Amino acid sequence: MSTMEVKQPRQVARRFLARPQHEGAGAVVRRSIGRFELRYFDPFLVLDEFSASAPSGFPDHPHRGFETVTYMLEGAVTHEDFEGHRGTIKAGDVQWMTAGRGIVHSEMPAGPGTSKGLQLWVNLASKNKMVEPGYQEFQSKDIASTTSADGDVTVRVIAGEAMGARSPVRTRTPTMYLDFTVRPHATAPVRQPVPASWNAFVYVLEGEGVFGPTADQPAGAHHLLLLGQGGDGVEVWNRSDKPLRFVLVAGEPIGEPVAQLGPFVMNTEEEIDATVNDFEYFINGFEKAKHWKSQAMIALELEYVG
Ligand code: FJE
Ligand code: FE
Repeated sequence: MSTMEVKQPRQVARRFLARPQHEGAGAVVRRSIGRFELRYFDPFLVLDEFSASAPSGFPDHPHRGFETVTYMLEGAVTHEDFEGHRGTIKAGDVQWMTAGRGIVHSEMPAGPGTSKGLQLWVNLASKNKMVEPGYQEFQSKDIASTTSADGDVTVRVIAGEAMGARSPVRTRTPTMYLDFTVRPHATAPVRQPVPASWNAFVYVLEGEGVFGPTADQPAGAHHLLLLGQGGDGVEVWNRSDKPLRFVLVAGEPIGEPVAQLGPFVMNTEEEIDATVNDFEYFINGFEKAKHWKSQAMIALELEYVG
């Protein structure tokens, strides 16, 4: 258990149900952050709970100015980028990708069945937007996990630290990302410290939980709960008769202006115009996009031609 105590839990400030929408090529996402009503929750740009099966997915597309964090829940996703980086992440694995000055890649479901997961876009401060792109990839077995002494709570630590377990991920924007599973009828709440100045949210994956100190309505799957300021942590109850699984994510706000055009996120419109130009003319980080196409895209085209 953490030695830090939670004396004043945060309240739930806003609550959203993420409904399915189409994205990419035939894929479905439940977008909670990044939708019209919630453009940005500093430093978080997008939270998608995605679901796709072959041949649908997210074929060749660019990114600049932020990081994508893909956390697999079921099935697998194969990614390929224009530098020749290629790999498959499976249930429980994490890919923390720094797009920085530029990545062009494809992300496609692999194998039979449906692939599901969460993709979070974490903004970068202006000083980090044009860093070299890079990856941190961890298999499920290498992700720190710990269970409370009474067996009620298990946490997998994607980023940051919880219940004495620590993630090896280096986050350029200070971020906490925890995957909690809580037993039915748990006798005590989960109490997790979160730095007071950070923005924090919960996204429910399965079951039902009460998040906050009051007798709130329980929140179920696909709900995003934004936690208010003015507390030193989060308190969660599972009083239901099913397991509760949710992620708790928090980050230090960057506090800079955001100019966004789809997968390009900069600080000003001028920087966005420059980025569109860089991508169109294959310069300033997009050189390798000129002669590159993913294997997934080539296979799709062959299928189309018949
Ligand atoms: C993207 C449309 C997209 N959510 N969740 C436009 F679909 C995407 C995109 C994704 C994505 C990929 C995975 Cl593996 C999971 C996702 C959106 O690739 F980046 C833009 N700009
Ligand atoms: Fe992508």
